Amino acid sequence: MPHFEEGTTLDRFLLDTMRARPGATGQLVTLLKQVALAGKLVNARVQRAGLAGMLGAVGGMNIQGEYVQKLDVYANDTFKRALEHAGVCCMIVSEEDEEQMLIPADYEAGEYIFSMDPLDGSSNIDTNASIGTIFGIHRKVSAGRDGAPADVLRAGRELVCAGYVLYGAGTMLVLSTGAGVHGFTLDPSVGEFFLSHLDIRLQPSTRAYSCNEAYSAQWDPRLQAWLAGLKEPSLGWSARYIGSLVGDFHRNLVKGGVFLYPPTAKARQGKLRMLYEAQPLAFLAEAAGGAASDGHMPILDKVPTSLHERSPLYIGNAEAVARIVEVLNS
Ligand code: AHM
Ligand code: MG
Repeated sequence: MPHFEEGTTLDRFLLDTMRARPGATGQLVTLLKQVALAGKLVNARVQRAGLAGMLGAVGGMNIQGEYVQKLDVYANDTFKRALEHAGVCCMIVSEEDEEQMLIPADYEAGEYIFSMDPLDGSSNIDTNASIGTIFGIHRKVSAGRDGAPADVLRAGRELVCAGYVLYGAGTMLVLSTGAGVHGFTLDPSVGEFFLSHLDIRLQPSTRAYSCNEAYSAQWDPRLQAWLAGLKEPSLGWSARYIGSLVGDFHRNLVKGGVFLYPPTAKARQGKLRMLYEAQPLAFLAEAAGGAASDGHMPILDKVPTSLHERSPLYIGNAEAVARIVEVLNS
């Protein structure tokens, strides 16, 4: 990989790294540039979300007479619009849409499939806490112009790229093509993402856990016992939970920690989706030296059988994930 310094623009980083890839057509660079553009557009709306009451209630008209969309609908539309005409995707799948979207006939189709949770953590929009767009990118394997579900119903290890845009106190684009995880921070004064976190490594032994502990009585009793054991003060564990997977994952990626969303009585397969949440973040976790499991096998080895399939998720420090798997299989 070429040598980069902090402050490198996202565009230069993409051009220099992707050009070096064997057989590169340039489509992935274009795709990621469009992701950055959509991320900036969504970010602009997220920044004004608190003003929705003044500028017009969601679902109503603002003072310019424009229809004010819900932010998650806006994010879904914005990413799709940024990608459909760029000649880089042959299918887009979204947590917000029941069915996959194919590229309209008047645009050229490309070789990639983009899967996304357009606005993860959407219950946090009103609280000004971190939310984000999570995405995974597959290369098409099926024949013909259009993508097909079989192109994404594959093991997460076959992802070409995964990442997220985090709309938080600052706005970041974090991505990996398998070789390291890199973070770019948006400088709002110039509207560019700059490399700020080169080769992020998941700290192996940091003691922080992120989960909705209110559900713990519904968990597997072995997991409950593990959690109770962490509370021994001499072990030095802390709890950190925002309730936005993307925000919790990012915190743990940068500072160390483990996130868990086990099955509950209401959600027998957990709540999180394989294609839009578990697989992309597992791809990043492993590329940063961490791990992700469903409690029995690595997330990246699981093959989903439907677009919206859910999975239990244990993700973060390799050591902590391994311990959870051990506990669940004891
Ligand atoms: P969303 O994609 O509809 O926002 O739902 C997923 C979110 C995750 O970001 C988060 O980890 C989880 O739901 C929180 O769920 P809970 O409120 O059950 O703790
Ligand atoms: Mg989500």
